[in-house]
Amino acid sequence: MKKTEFSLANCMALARTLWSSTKALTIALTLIALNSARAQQAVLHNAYARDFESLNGAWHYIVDPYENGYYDYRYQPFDQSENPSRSAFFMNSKALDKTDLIEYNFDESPTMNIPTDWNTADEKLFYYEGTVWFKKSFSHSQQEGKRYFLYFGAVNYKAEVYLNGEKLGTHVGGFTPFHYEVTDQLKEENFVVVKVDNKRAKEAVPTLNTDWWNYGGITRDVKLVSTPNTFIEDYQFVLEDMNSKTVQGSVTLTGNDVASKPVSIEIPELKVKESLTTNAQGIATFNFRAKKMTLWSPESPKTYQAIIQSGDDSLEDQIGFKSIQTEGQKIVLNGEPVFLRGISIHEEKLGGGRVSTKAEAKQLLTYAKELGCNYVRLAHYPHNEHMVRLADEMGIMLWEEIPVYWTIDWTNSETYANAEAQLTRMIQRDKNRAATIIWSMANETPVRAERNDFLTRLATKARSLDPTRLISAALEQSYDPNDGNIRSIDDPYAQVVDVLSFNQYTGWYGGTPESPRLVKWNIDIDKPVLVSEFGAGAKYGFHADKMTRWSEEYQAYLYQETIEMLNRIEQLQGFSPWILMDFRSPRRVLPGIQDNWNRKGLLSEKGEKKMAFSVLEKFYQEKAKQ
Ligand code: GCB
Repeated sequence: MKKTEFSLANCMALARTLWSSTKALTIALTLIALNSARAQQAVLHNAYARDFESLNGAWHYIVDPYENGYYDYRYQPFDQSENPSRSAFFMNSKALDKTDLIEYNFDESPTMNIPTDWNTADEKLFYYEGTVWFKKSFSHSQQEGKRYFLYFGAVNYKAEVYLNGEKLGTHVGGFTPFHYEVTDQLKEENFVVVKVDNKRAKEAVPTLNTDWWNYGGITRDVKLVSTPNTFIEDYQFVLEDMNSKTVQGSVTLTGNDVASKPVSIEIPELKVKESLTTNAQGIATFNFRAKKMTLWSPESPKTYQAIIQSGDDSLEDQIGFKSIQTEGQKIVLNGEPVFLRGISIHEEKLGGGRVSTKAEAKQLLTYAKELGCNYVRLAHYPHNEHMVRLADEMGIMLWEEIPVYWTIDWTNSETYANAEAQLTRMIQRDKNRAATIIWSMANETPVRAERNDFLTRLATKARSLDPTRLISAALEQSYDPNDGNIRSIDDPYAQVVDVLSFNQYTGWYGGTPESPRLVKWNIDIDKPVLVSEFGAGAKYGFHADKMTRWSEEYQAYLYQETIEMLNRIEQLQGFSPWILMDFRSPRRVLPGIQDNWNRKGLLSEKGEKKMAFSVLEKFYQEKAKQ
């Protein structure tokens, strides 16, 4: 069955009516589902548009590999005692007089400029995995009628958060935002302490084994966000029909008194102004037509200022409207088939280290643009919000992904809950971004019943949260036992996804750059195919003949041959080669060549272009003309 179908211009009128009422019902149910999910999990949608005080900047830190500031000597967590010892680091204690024994002192400890990852910020922590404590003090003057939230863009991986010595909560998962309401805990002088632990674990998401470095720290912005007492918790705009330019959506209020409240949404440029009233649950739904609307696309990344207002609260956003669907083997954007000229990107900045600023994110997308991309795969976890908003502005379609990578603990229910929570938060954060076209559930996971079940549940969840985008996962190819050159996708999950994606490395992991010539594709699935990875390692500046491993020539040759090979896949609708830039990986130890970098970048970690960059650039230039 086809995915979210908003335009059925070619279908019979009856089918059309039936379909669109089913669709409208699906969206309405989804909005309700999203809203009931909210009852358990507060949302602070579009936190960047809110009033806030930045808590970025210098934070004192203490490296604590034995978690001495967290457990007592009987290994009991201090924070589970009613009267925590002053030895607990979250108490931020100081020796009161010369007889007093306190064996730590945040204010005498070094500082780190948050947001950052500690492996880059402190050279002694280059490969450190474990606990680091962070402390920041701040003054605050409480305004009557306001609520306050301590907001973190992301902390990798586990955060224990304390304000003025009181625990606010524990958050698990390194790439999605979270927050705690602190209205009643704030004083004039405050200290926030965060214990961050990036130790890898079998049951975690991602798990023990990845081909990227596990950067630890408070890697994204920290803010004290303020809102009115009753405020706009969430909203969603969905292009319901691209022909009539009908938009459907909802606004949700949170607070003590949310029923029967006036809400307005306004898009001045389209002369849209809707006056709404919330229902008993604080939800107002809307539906409007905007005939003059220009749809968002990479060629014309048009977004509109939207103003959402209720009582004392008002939020602004830039919203783009687009329709994405599949039609047989095509990916169709705004009713037109589109070839995805992509590249994969890790959230790693020039020189290494996590991207933590908008400028660093922009640098990566600018390289992608230069390559001629209209699409980027954000691998292998949700990237920061700047990246996604910039993609909206710059006209780059996105694949967004959660770190269900390789060998997850498939039968562990907590692992599933963790993966589902990361998926949910990613969708909640980015559901209004026009750029996002694909939610990916996983990367290169082994086919087996428990995994199929795990990933199928994730896809069901993603569809329940957002029926308007496509579902995929980076699968693996299968080899014919009698002829290794005959390739197919033998994975039951192919039936679940909307877009059939797989990684393949013919000519790198096995074979030579000439091996792709022999490959025959035997993919009998009537869905669009997106090759989510291919590539080869090359050390920038190393030149040799094109059959010599690690030379730029080898990589360039492999790109040429691979592109020809992939063009033989009948259903091919795009690819995202691996990868834009060399990135840190402790698995990659070959001296003089890798030196702890995965060298499959088209750019070195310093941004120097390897020869393969121009091979892909040329191909994309040609494709863009077609
Ligand atoms: C893959 C993985 C990616 C690795 C890449 C490689 O298939 O998805 O995370 O970095 O191969 O370089 O081997």
